[in-house]
Amino acid sequence: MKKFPNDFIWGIATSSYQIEGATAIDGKGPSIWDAFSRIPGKTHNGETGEVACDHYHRFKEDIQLMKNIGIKAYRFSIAWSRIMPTGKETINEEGISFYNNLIDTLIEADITPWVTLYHWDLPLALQLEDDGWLGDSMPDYFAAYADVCFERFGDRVKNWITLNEPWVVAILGYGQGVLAPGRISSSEPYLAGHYLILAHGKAVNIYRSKYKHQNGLIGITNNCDWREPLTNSKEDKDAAERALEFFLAWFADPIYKGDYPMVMKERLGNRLPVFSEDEKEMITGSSDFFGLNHYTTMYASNSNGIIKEGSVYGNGGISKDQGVDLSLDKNWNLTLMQWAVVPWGCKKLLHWINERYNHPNIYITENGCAYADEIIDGQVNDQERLDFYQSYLKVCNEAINEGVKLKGYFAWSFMDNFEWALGYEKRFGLHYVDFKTLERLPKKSAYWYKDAISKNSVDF
Ligand code: GBH
Repeated sequence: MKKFPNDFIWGIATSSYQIEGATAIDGKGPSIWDAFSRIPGKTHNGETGEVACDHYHRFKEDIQLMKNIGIKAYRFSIAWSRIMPTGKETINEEGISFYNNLIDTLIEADITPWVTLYHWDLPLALQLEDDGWLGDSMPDYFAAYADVCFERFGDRVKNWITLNEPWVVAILGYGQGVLAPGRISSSEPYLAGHYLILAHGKAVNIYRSKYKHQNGLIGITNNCDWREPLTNSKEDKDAAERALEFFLAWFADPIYKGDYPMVMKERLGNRLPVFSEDEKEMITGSSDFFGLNHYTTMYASNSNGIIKEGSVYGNGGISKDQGVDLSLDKNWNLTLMQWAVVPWGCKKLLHWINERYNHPNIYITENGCAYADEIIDGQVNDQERLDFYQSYLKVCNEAINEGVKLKGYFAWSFMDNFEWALGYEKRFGLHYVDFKTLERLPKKSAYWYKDAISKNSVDF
């Protein structure tokens, strides 16, 4: 039986807009997701996060469920517009109270809060008045909001994540337009990405200078799927490497090495903004740990602009910038998202990060899968999800034994929730949510996770 290190952190994750509901009460201002999800055609069946899991009113029950399965750490995000309804200046004390109660209840339950400051629900006013992540004052607004959070919650919160998945914000929000704010462009993603990196850097700067005495850790969570060369040819190997650089190194290189990868500069020309020397200094080394969200793997091959039959263009126009074709192996099992289940891709990615970024402490801050779960005879027998977690955690364990400093793992997600543009149909939870009654029910995978946590192993 392969054990995990004694201090391995077993966690579970959610995000504010996906679970809280209560979008317009107790002083909360609207976010870009409130607006986007109401535009006809933008989400599955026109669904919104207006009620979601109603976690805002049921957080005590949810924390009890977490306690029941022995969770050690809970990663959630703060809705910026609950704290600052227009994104700046005015503070909403009722919003502060909600998160104070949540944090206190977690600590009473012996669950460590891991707090993400931004998981995509930008205050709408910042979008309308300041052009969202395309506006050059965004880094300052974000840092000012982060400052309020550190000041109010930092006595109890010791693990901070500035941004969740800037790649998704930039590419899916400003490139493909499938997520809020729904813009479609071939240059805006790189500008948005630039301000996201600077926003992260400024927030970290404030935390480290003003809140040193709080003695916490702060980092960023990036997402990356593995890219495996389709063939052994040099062209395909280079293509896979290029794809990873455009995916993960886009954000991680500036933060660990001070600048964008050369290949992005070469291929994007003046669509890629330039960091000043002061900015480089500010962002270099601005993450205490490497937060990674990982879901799947695809083959990458060199593209000459010809669309091959069977290619998957899941990441939109950016394939063109990269000169990469993506495809799936027909033998791979797919989840309900059509994402391939390829645990070895996760292990290769962990090693890639370990080598490129000089052996950082890594936390997998999300990993999980959607399946068409159903309650039958009062139970949800989600064997596929259980197998998914077991297989991914197994390779995590191997990677640790091979020297990767993987310190913790957060399952996505604690419960079924609002899967953004895909609405409520795609269930990622370890707990089933009946969206009519809002009742929660632990799935078989939740009981399995409980066992894994208590045995500190997945090999049983
Ligand atoms: C996460 O993002 C989010 O943080 C979370 O809110 C969400 O609920 C969860 O995933 C489940 O979706 O585009 O062709 O490269 C996931 C980021 C980016 C992972 C796209 C899978 C798909 C293949 N995803 N990627 S491709």
